[in-house]
Amino acid sequence: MGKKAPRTAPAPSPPPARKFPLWILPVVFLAGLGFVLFAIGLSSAEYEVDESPPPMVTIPGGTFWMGRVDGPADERPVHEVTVSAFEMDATEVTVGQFAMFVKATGYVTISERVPDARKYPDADPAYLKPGSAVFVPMEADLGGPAVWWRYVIGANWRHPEGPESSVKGKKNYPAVQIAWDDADAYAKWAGKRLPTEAEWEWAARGGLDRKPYCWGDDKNGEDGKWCANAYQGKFPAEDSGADGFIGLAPVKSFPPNGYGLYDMSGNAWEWCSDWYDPGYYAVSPKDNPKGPAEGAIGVEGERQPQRVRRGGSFLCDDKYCRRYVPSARDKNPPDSSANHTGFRCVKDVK
Ligand SMILES: [Ca+2]
Repeated sequence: MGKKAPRTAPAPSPPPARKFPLWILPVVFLAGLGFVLFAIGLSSAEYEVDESPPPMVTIPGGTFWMGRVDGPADERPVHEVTVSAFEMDATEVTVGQFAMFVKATGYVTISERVPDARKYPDADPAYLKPGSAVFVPMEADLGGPAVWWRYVIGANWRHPEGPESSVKGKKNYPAVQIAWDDADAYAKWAGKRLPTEAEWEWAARGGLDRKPYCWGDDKNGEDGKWCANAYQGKFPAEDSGADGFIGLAPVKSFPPNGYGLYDMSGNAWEWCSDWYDPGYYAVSPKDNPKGPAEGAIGVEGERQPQRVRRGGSFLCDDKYCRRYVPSARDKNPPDSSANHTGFRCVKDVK
């Protein structure tokens, strides 16, 4: 006998044909499209756009003593300077306001671009990727190099402390990780310009004459309250936040100075239009000085000429960086950025 043929399952009868309503196809398509657009919307909602530019206040013209008698060498000699009236942003440019600039122009900031290897011949190729300087708290010798700064790939104005950080919900915080070139581009788009160093210091003093602070003589203000967002605790290991803020604060968190300007002391460094030269005060003209024609080379080992920045930041500590005072000068190359540096703009009075 031959092998018994294996049993085979009976063929299933075909299911009854369904009538598929054709009208469902466009509905499914539109639902899918909606989902895709929603997903795109979610990914771009990493920041909020503020269509209102910073309010501006009029700074009167006048003559003042620029610099500080007992300050570092680059703040001397104290010299008389006359500044014409101008208008100034009352606050640092915020995340939301900078986002409006990016939305309108498609501008890509320096820290979002691949670094030019020719500018950094000694750099590890692994770090020649878009990124920026980020402060990292640590125990460190204040007399040594500033090892608390790290180049973090993926850090930029949308991710100030690195790719895992965000500015979501922070549209009223100062925009940081802004290079001078970025600030200058924003200013031109806004029909404004960056302040000269002299304008900045005149404005920061708020009508007070030769006072150590933007608000007068006493560090914490006459009523004992903190008047600026700086650093308390043990720098650079632990910020106690005694002034109410560890890290950046929303703009207008502290009282304005005599001209109605907020955060001219602390919070975020602010770029000025001037090139930096530590000896400029000895040769500065009296009327509306605009800084040297070019930046000094080799200052503190920096190969590039540098632009002035002013005002100090949330990282200013009395024992290390007491530069949240109106006379204090600082500088950085124009293509550099960090998570404590932003800007505000000015424009001429019509
Ligand atoms: Ca603080």
